[in-house]
Formats: sequence, C-alpha cells, structure tokens
Amino acid sequence: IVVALTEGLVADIAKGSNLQLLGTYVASSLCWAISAGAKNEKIKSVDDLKGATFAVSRYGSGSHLMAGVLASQQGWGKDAVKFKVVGAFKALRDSVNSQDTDVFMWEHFTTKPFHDSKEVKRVGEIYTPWPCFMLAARSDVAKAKAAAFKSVLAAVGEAAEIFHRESKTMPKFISENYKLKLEDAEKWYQGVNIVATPVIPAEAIKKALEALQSSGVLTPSNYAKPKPLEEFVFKELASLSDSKLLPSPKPIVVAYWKIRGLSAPLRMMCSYANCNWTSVDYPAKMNEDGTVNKECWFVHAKPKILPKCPVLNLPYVVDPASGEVITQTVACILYLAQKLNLQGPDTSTVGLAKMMQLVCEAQDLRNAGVKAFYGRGDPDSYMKGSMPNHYSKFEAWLKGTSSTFLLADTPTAPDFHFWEMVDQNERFAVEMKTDSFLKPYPNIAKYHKDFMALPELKGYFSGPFYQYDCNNPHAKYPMPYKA
Ligand SMILES: N[C@@H](CCC(=O)N[C@@H](CS)C(=O)NCC(=O)O)C(=O)O
Repeated sequence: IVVALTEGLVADIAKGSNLQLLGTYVASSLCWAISAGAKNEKIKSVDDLKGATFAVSRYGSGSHLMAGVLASQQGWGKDAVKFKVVGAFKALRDSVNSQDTDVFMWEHFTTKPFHDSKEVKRVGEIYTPWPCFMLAARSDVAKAKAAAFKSVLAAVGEAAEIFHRESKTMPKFISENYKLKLEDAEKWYQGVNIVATPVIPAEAIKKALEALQSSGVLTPSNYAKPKPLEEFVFKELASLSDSKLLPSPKPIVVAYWKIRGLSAPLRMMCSYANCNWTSVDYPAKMNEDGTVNKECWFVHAKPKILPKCPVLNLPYVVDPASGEVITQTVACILYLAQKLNLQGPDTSTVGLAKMMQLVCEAQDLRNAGVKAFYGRGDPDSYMKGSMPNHYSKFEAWLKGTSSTFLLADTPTAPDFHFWEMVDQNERFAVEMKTDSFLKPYPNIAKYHKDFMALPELKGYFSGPFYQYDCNNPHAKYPMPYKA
C-alpha cells in the first residue's frame, strides 16, 4: 500500500499503470512554497515568474506539476514556464542560489527553516486544489489481499483519529522529530486533515486530471482516451463520492475582535469541519482615560477592506476562492453552513428555512444578552425575562426532537450559534454570582454537555479561542475564561 501525492497517482493511473486508489489519506491541500535564490533581486513575487525556469526534482513530480498549475492559474499560457531537472531538495536550493534556475517549489513547512535562515527567499505560494495525499495499491495485489487490506486501512483510519485527538502532545512530537519550530508544527497540525477514509471525491480526480493535462504531463500520446473515473478506484474497498468539499486552495478567513462575541460560532464551525481556515483577531484595548481603543480595526484595517463590501462589519468571512467578503453573523453562518456541509439533513427550501429560523432565534437571544453584558440593558430583565423566554422555546424544540442536537445527531449551523450563547450565559452566571441558568432546562443542560464532548471540538476547547474573553474590555461584564 502506498501513500503518495494525489497528482502523481492520478498521472500514473491515467497513463495505464495497474495501480488503483484505495482512499483519501490527507483531505486538506498542500501548500507549496515558491522560493528564489537569496540574492536574486529580479524575482520578488509570483508576478515576476512568467517565462522563468523552474528547478524540479524530476519530471512528473509535484515540484514540476504544481509549476504547471501555477502557470495555468495565472493565465500565462502553456509554454510560459521552463523546467530543469536538478534533483532533490538541496540541489534545488543550490540551483536557485547559483541562479542556474530561477525558482523551485517545495512543501511550505519543510522549506520554512531555509526561509528563516535566509538560505533561500520565499516569493509566493500555491495550494493544491485537491486533497493532497491518497492511498493506492496494485489492483492485482489488492484483489488477492482484500481482507487484509481492509483491516490495515481501518487501522490507519483509527491512527489518524488518534493523531487528531492527541492535540496537546502532537505538535511537540512533530516539532522535535521534524526539526520544526514549535509554532510552525502547531500551524501545520492545525491545518492538516488526515482522514484515511476509503472515500475519494470524484472532483479531486477530475481536477488533478485537468491540471495534468494543462501542464503537459498528460498528453494525447500518453493519455489518448479519457478513462472513466470509476476505473481509478479499487471498488471492492473504496468508493467515489460526489462531495464538492474539496480543500480550499487558500484558507477561509474569519475575522472579528479578539474575543468570543459573535465570532465564536464561526470559529467553531471551521474547527469542527477541520477545514483550511484562519482567524484574524483585532484586539480592542482600554486607554488610560477609560475609553476604548479600537483603532486596529476602525483606523488601520476597515478602510482597506471597505471597498470590497460597503456594509462591512465585524465579524466578516473572506471566501478563499473569490476573495469576496461576507459580513453579518447570520449571513456568515449561512455561508459556512453551505461551504462546510453543516446545513443539516434537509437541504430543501423548507429545510433550509427551518435551519435558518433556529439561527435567527439564537441571534435574538444573543441580541438580548449583549445588551446586559455591555450595560445597555438591565441584567435582571435579561436573566428573568428574555433569556428564559428564548430558553423555553429551545427546551421545547429539543424535547420534541429525537436527535442529540437541534436538527441531527451531529451539530449543524444553529447549534454553534445557540450553544455559544448558552455557554456565554453560563459565564454570565459566574459574573452575576448566581446558579447555572440551566437548572430548569434539563434538555438544554444535556445538549450543552453533549456538544462540549464532541471529539471534533476537543482542540477548540483546549485552544486559545475558547479562552478569549466573551466581550470587549469596555463591556460591563467582559466575562473572562475561568478554567
Ligand atoms: N448585526 C451585526 C452586528 C455586528 C456588530 O455590531 N459588530 C460590532 C461588534 S459585535 C462591531 O464592532 N463592528 C465593527 C464595525 O462596525 O465596523 C452582526 O450580527 O454581525
């Protein structure tokens, strides 16, 4: 059984090898850093690479193919880049430093130590638009050993789960074993999604085939007739899916104040889906005179983004594919729900409307709570009026459903918004030195506990975002984390 770059396997199978895919190993994309010689003044960014010579380890390698993908993404045309085979990683670095070639591409984190030491210069990056590693085997061997393969693949799947579950120890282990800075190992660990599943998105094979053709690795002479996608897969053990959830080529950006506030549901949705995402957090600070300083957003960041979205507010989400900016919490939740497949089981018009009615109900609860938290409303009327009013509705909803969460046994979009408010209210109870608000609501209490036990959110709950204050520092109750 082999684990290899998706594009390499797809190329091999397309050309007629007897390999077949057994599953997706890493569902996230791979970031290829583009590096030039440290002293090469002519190359500063990707814009300078049209016509450049790319050093590659061998023809058909990732370093070769991704240069072709870059050229086609940039619209440079087929022969706009040249290639020279120079060998492995050190040879690639030496080649750009002697300016025998202009640039080379190599995986981001393994190249980073050489960027940090300034041996080579980073001039850009490109992400594979498909899950980056697949599992494969020779089909005759897979056929002969199908039962054993099945057990091996199940064990690999289990190991992948352990890898993601051990979020406290894994980054340190990786940093020590692969000689990466701890912060880099943490970043890699956060972004990688090892799934080891026997399911392969058909779209991944299609996209890799397109790239292989447009970069000239597959030609009419070595790939004359399109091969049906089913033939790429060893169907006794693996299947094709029509999921559109390919890794985002760039991370989804979720931006907000450096607090939980309205952004926590968005951050949790991304963490839960384990997608390629990043959080941009603007810190509001208190001035000595007791006023609040929000310059980092209003003065420095907002004016630059405003032309893209005249109704811009915090939070906002940036679509990685188009660069579109989406603002308003409810719209951001809807966007992420669709992008991350968290809309719930019923995606008909009625199903989606029912899903959104719960999101909006949670938003009403949020709007009532925030008045009390920031001292614009009476805490008592929140605790004794609007909060119980909303809680009774959700309690009745949960009582009336047989599912663990609002719409299914796994969390969907409204759960992230509602759960967050339940949890923030529990912090408010601590501030107000009162009992848990959940005592009269057994169904919400169980729901709150079940959500917190989700293995997919273990990293989130032990990580920094959950430990942020709930509110900005000028709030009457900032509601800090208490372990
Ligand atoms: N209805 C909006 C409210 C957004 C909002 O009030 N954002 C506040 C923080 S909670 C803010 O500081 N916005 C920054 C701005 O106005 O640019 C939503 O749900 O997203």
